[in-house]
Amino acid sequence: MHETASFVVKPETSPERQAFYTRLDQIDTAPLWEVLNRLVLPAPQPAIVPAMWKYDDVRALLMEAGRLLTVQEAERRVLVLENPGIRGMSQITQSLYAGLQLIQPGENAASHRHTASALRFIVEGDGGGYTAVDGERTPMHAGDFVLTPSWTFHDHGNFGSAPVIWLDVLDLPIVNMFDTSFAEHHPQETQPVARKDGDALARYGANMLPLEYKQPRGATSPSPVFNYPYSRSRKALQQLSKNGPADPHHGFKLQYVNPASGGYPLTTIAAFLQLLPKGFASKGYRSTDSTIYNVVEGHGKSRIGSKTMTWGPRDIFVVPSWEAVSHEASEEAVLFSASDRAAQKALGLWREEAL
Ligand code: GTQ
Repeated sequence: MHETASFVVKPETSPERQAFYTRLDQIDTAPLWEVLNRLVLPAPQPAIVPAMWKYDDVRALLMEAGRLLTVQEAERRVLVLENPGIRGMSQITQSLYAGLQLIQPGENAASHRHTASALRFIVEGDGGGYTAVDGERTPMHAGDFVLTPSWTFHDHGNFGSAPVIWLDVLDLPIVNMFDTSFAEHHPQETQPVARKDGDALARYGANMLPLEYKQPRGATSPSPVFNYPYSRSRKALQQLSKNGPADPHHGFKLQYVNPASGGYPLTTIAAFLQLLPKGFASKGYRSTDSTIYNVVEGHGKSRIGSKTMTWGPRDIFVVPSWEAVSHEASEEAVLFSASDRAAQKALGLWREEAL
C-alpha cells in the first residue's frame, strides 16, 4: 500500500480566505497551499492500477479487427491496451503506450517515422513477417525483441502464411508531455532495402563493433542492433540458470543493452528478460518504473501490491510505480518486461527497493 501521510498540513479555510481565492482565480492564479499536497507527494501515488490482459481474449478481437478493416485504412492495426485506472488516455502506464499489432499474410503497413521510440516484442511469428528499420529488414520470430528508434523509417510486412502479432511499446506519453511529436510518411509505401538481413546483428551484435565506431547521435544514440533474437537471449538465460543460484528478487534476469554504449537500447525505454525456475518464489521488490510484462513461457502468478495475477504464455500484465511485486512460477517461466527506466535514470529520478 502507499504511504498515506501527507507532506504538509493544509491550512484551514475561512470566508475571507475563500473570497481571496476567488479574486486570485480571476487573474489565473491559485494559492499553492491549497494544492501542495497533491503536487509534492511523500511517495508515488500512481493513477494507474495493476492490470492484466489475457492474451486469448485480446487476440480474438484483434483477429476480428483484421476482418473489419484493412491495414491501409488503419495505418497500424492495433488494439491499444488501456490501463483501467486511466481509461481513454491510450496509456498502459503514466509514461508508456502499449498495444497488440496484427499483420495478416500478404499485408504490409506503410513506411513512416515519428519522434516516438518503439519496441516490438513478438508474440506470434515464425519468421514470415518482417519489420524494416532504416533500410534493413529483420524477420520476426516469437520472442524476438525489435527496436524502432526515434525518427527511423519503419514498415512491417508478412510474406508468410500465418498471422504475425506483437506487443508494441512506445514512449508516446513522454513525447507528448514534452510537446515534441513529429511524424511523416516515407515517400514510398515500402522503404527500399539498402542492406541484407542480419547486417546490423553481424556488425554490432557479435560483441564487436566496426573499427573506430562512433555513435551517430552521440550520447543519445539508440542501439545499432535492432533485433535481439529470442534464440540467443533464451540460451543465455538457460546457461545462467545452470551455472548458479537465482537472485532472490529477480530469478535469472538480464537487461537488453546498446552494445555501443553499454546503456539501454532506447533513450527512454529499458527492457529485460528473466527466467524463473520451476517452483521459484521471488522476494518482494519495488521500483519507480511502472513495468509492462509479457509472459513468453510457463505458468505462474505475480503478487502486485494486494492483487494476485495468475498468468500463462502470452498474457500481459502491468506493475505500477512503487508497488511491491513478487513472482511465483509453477513451471519454468520466462518473462519479458519493459519500462521507462532509461528515461528515469537519465533524469536522475529512478529508485528501487528490495523488500
Ligand atoms: O508500428 O509504427 O502501436 O506508429 C502505434 C503507433 C505502432 C507503428 C503503434 C505506431 C506504430
